[in-house]
Amino acid sequence: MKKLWAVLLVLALTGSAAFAKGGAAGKSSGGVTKGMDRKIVLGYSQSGAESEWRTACTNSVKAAAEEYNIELVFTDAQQKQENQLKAIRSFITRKVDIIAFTPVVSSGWEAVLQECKDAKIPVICVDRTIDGPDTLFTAFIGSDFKKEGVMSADWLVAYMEKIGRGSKDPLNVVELQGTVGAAAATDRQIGFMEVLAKYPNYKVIKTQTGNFTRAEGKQVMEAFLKSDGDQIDVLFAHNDDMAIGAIQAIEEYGRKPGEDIIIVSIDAVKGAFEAMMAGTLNASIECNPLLGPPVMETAVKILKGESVPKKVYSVDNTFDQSNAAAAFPTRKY
Ligand code: GZL
Repeated sequence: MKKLWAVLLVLALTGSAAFAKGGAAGKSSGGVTKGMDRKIVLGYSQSGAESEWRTACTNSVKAAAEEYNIELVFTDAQQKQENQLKAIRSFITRKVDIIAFTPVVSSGWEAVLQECKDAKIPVICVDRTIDGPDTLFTAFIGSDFKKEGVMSADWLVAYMEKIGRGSKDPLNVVELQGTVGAAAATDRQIGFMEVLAKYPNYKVIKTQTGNFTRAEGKQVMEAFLKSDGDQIDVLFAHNDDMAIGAIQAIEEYGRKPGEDIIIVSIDAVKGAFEAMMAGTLNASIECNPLLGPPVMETAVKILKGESVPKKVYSVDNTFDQSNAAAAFPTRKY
C-alpha cells in the first residue's frame, strides 16, 4: 500500500495531470466536494521563506490550490513557532474546513493540535513531522529526512574511495545544520552520523546551525575556516542554500570548493545544479518541494470522508557532477 502511495505521490510531484487534477475539487467542479455548496477553505501556515526550497514549496502549494479551486488562507511564520501557533488558532476561529502546516520545529504542537481536534478541523502536516502521537494529525506529506542523511553519507564515502581519499586517511568533516529542532535538521544529522560511525577515519570537527539560509551558512563557514581552515576535508550541509553560502566563504578563504573541500548537501534545487555544473558543489540529495498537488488531493479526500494514508513520502534521488548537467534541463524547481 505504501509503495502504491509512493508511486501516486511521484506522479503528483512530477505534475502528472492524472493525479494532480484527480481530486473531486478539480477546476471543473469549482472546488466543491459532495455535500458542500461552496469552495473548500484551507488554512496553511508555512514555516518561512528561508531558502530556494521553501519558495518552491510555497509556490507549489499556491499553484495547486488554484488548480483545485480551493480557497487558500496562506500565512508565513518567518521561522517563528509563535507565529504558527497564532495562525493555526486564527484558522480555528475562522472555521476553515481543513488546516495544513509545516512545523518549523518538531516540538510544542500538542495543545494547538488538540484545539483543532476539538474544533473538528482535520490537519495535514506538510514537509516536516512533529514529535508526539501521530493521532494529532490526519496525514503527513513530505520526505524521509533520515534517509536523506544516510544517502548523503553513502555518497560521500563512495566518492572519497573513488578519488583515493577514502577509508584510510583521517578525514575532517564540518557540518552546517539546519534550523535547530526542525525535523529536517535532526533527522538528516541522525542518518548521516549513523553511516559515518562505521568509518572511524571520518571525524566531525565542527558542527553548527546555519538555519537553512545562505547568509548564515556563509557566516558559519567563515568561522569554521578561521579556526580550522586548512584542516577541513569535507562539508556536509543540511541544505543547498547553506552550501552555496559556504562555497563563497571557501573561495574567499582561498581554498577550492569541490576539490580541496568536498561538499555534499541536500535539496537539489536549481542553485545546487548550477554549482555542481561549475564544479564547486560535489553532490546534492533531492528533497522534493512540489508538495502542493498531493496536499490538495489529500485535503479533498479527507473532506469527502475518504481514508488517506497516515504518512506519504516523496521519492528522493542523488545528483552529483556525473549526472547534474543531463538532469538540469528538466528540473521543475
Ligand atoms: C526539507 C525542508 C528544509 C529544506 C530547506 O523538507 O524542511 O527546509 O531542506 C528548507 O531548504 O529551509
